[in-house]
Amino acid sequence: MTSEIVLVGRSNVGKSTLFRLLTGKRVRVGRRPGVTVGPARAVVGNVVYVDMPGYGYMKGAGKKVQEGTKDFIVRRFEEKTEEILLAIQVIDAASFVEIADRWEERGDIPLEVELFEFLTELDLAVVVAANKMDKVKDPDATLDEIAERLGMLPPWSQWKDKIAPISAKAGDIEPLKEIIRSRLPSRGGRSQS
Ligand SMILES: Nc1nc2c(ncn2[C@@H]2O[C@H](COP(=O)(O)OP(=O)(O)OP(=O)(O)O)[C@@H](O)[C@H]2O)c(=O)[nH]1
Ligand SMILES: [Mg+2]
Repeated sequence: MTSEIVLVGRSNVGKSTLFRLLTGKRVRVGRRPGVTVGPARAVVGNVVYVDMPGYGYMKGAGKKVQEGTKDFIVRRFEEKTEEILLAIQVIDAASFVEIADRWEERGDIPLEVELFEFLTELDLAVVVAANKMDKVKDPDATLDEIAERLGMLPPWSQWKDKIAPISAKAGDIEPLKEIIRSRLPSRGGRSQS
């Protein structure tokens, strides 16, 4: 059975930029939301990395396509739960809190909070890759606010196995790599027994 590490999250948060760094596969990235259409896959060692299309708004796509993509993502996670080694929920740390609060004020559950809860309820190992940290002025305060919105008691530093501050564009992803390493099956473990 293959083990998957799946990148998921809203459009334009930097999933494909991160996917490139993790796999070396040159998928398209772009400034407009909705660049990735179908899931991209790349094999690295014993693991298949999967880059998902954006969850939610996509520029140029109608409501139907957006809802269809959300359904596709939800169903894929439900069907492949057993194969998924790690779900990496990528967020744009620079805009996450503002967007979440806007949804809350409207009386809606923020899309990204809903996605995080969905992944967690599937009993998946989930890590939040707080991307675009290069745009964040006060990292600790921002990460505390993100943790809180996702139901994790601040300070965020208690959750270093769940929250990885990164900047994919700058190539700074060490906290995430450390979490990935801790999840990888030990090399040769299965074949030697
Ligand atoms: N400032 C900054 N920009 C970033 C970072 N990571 C990605 N970006 C930019 O964010 C934009 C979107 O990047 P993508 O990797 O295409 O995002 P995506 O999540 O795959 O988007 P979709 O495929 O549309 O869902 C691009 O302009 C990237 O250069 C980062 O760490 N910091
Ligand atoms: Mg993409």
